[in-house]
Order: sequence, then C-alpha cells, then structure tokens
Amino acid sequence: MPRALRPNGERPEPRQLRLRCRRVPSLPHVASGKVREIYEIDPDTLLFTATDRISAFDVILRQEIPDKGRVLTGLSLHFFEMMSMRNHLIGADLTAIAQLTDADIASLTGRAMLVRRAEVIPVECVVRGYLYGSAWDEYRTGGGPATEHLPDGLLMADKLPAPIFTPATKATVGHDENITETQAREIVGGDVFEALRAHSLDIYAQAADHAAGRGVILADTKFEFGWVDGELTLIDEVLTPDSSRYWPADQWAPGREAPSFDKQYVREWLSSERWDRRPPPPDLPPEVVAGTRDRYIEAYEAITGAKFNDYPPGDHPPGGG
Ligand code: Q0N
Repeated sequence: MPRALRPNGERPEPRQLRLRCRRVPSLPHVASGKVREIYEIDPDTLLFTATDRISAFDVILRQEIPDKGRVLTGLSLHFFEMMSMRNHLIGADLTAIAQLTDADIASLTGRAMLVRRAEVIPVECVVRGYLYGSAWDEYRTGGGPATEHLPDGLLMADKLPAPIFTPATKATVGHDENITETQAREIVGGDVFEALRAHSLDIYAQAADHAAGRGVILADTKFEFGWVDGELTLIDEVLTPDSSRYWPADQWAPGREAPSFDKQYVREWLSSERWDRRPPPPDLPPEVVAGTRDRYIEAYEAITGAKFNDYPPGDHPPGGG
C-alpha cells in the first residue's frame, strides 16, 4: 500500500502539532522527530531536546506529559555516562550558551543535551533479547528479516536464546522497516555493518545487565550511530522508554502480552475509548495524564536507582538542603 494511503498514524501530523514545541526561536532548527527537536549551536555542536509530547498507536496525543522530556533526557545521560562506547554527548550544562536567554535555559535545562554534530549512519540498530512487537508479528506469521535465524516453537515475549541484532531502515514517515543482514551490509558496507552489530550487542548487554539488577527487563532497544572526526560514535537518545521496551521483571511471562513500563497505562485508557486510531485522538483526562507521568517517573527511578526529585543534579527545590 502506498505510504500516503496507509491508515492512521502514518499520515503526517497536523501542522500545529508539529510546530508546537519549536520553542528555541533563537537557534536554527536542524531535525525533528515525533517528540524530539534538534537545533544548531555552531557547525560542530547541536542541542538535542526532548519535548513532553507523547505518541500512542503512532499518533501524537494532544496532551503533553509533564516532565516526560526530562525523564527521557535523564535516562539518556545516565547511560551515556555509564557506557564505555564513544558517544556524541558533550554535556547538559546550558549556562554558557550565548544564544540562549535565561528563559530558554530555564525551560530547556534537564531536557536538553549538547552533542557533537555527526554524519548520521542511515540504519537503525535494533537489538532484541525478547520476542515481541514487530519481531513477534514477523515470527508468528512465518518469519522475516528480523527473525530469520530463530528456532521454532518460541512464544510471544519469550527470552531469545541470545540477543539478536535486527537492523531497520529509517522510514521518514511511519514505522521503520526491518531489513536483512545482506541489505544492511549493502547500505553501510561490510566492515561498518560488523562494527555496528558488535557495538549494539555490547551496549545492549551492558544495559540489560544493569536493568536486570534493578528488577527491570530491557526487552529490546534501538541505537543510532554516526561519524564524528572519522570515529564511529553513538548518537541520538539512548535506552529511553521511547527507544526501548522496558518491562517490570515480575510482570513478565512467556506466552502473554507484556505491559510496557510507561505507555501501557495510556494505551489501555485509549483502548477503552471509542477511537479509530486516526487523528485527532481523544483528549486525555487529567488523571490519565498524571498517571502516565507517574509511570515515567517510576521507570526513571527503577532504572537509574536515583530519585527524579534530585534531577537534574545541581537543581535543588527551594528550601532543600
Ligand atoms: C541527527 N537524527 C535522527 C530523533 C530522531 N549528533 C548528531 N549529529 C547530526 N545529526 C544528528 C545527530 C544526533 N543525534 C540525528 N537527525 C539528526 C533523527 N532524529 C530526529 C530527532 O528526533
């Protein structure tokens, strides 16, 4: 089916939704995702920001989730700082950026990272430790690029014999598309493919291990890489609930649906509404917004072991010690 005719969220969002969070008018805008915006500081440096927007069933909802952008940025910073892989993070202190006003700094602090500008490698590097989402759909309907080497007889949400690297192409609109190893090698070259696979599996293993120690399963995740000064570099946001599937370990069992930490609550509420999953989505009532916010904060605290109240570091509530 041509992309333009596909049902629901694969249509571009209405203009006003797309523009709503371009809120740093003093900086040139470089790129947008559904919920992220990238601006230029100088030719070598970008400002990577996470908004409070949320998408569900591929549609951007009209209500924002307060603090969601800070939660996601806090998780990215946590993992960038923990990881040994070279990455694009410069820092999160915005106070020395001449182009930003005090009001910009106040609204961006905690939700923005200064990053090195990279030449983006056009392959999404997905690692899966469990069989779920598009990989499960492929597997149960007879196999496809992501699941071609898996044994028979696995169940939905099963733990895989070993984590698998399942590259995908970046679709400009709609879902990414899983591609075969051969296709990925054609896009990036054999040596780069092998480096991407090795780094992706290694970072996944480190993060999954870290999460497991805190009672959380990292079911799958997506990385992006680029070139900075000729060196392979991890870019984008990393290991956030938007780029990863996290499950509370005590709620997982093979053979059944596994509720994701963050979005399950809002998806369940949307499913209880009469809505055909095409824009415009129903308005979230305040208690659903608040409940979703609580889930994001719970995810942050479970995964990092830190209190969200203490984020960002150096930012203390009035009267605090
Ligand atoms: C960049 N994208 C991907 C999320 C997805 N360090 C960088 N240097 C140059 N370009 C990029 C980065 C990074 N990160 C990555 N687009 C530009 C698409 N993004 C768009 C925003 O939402």
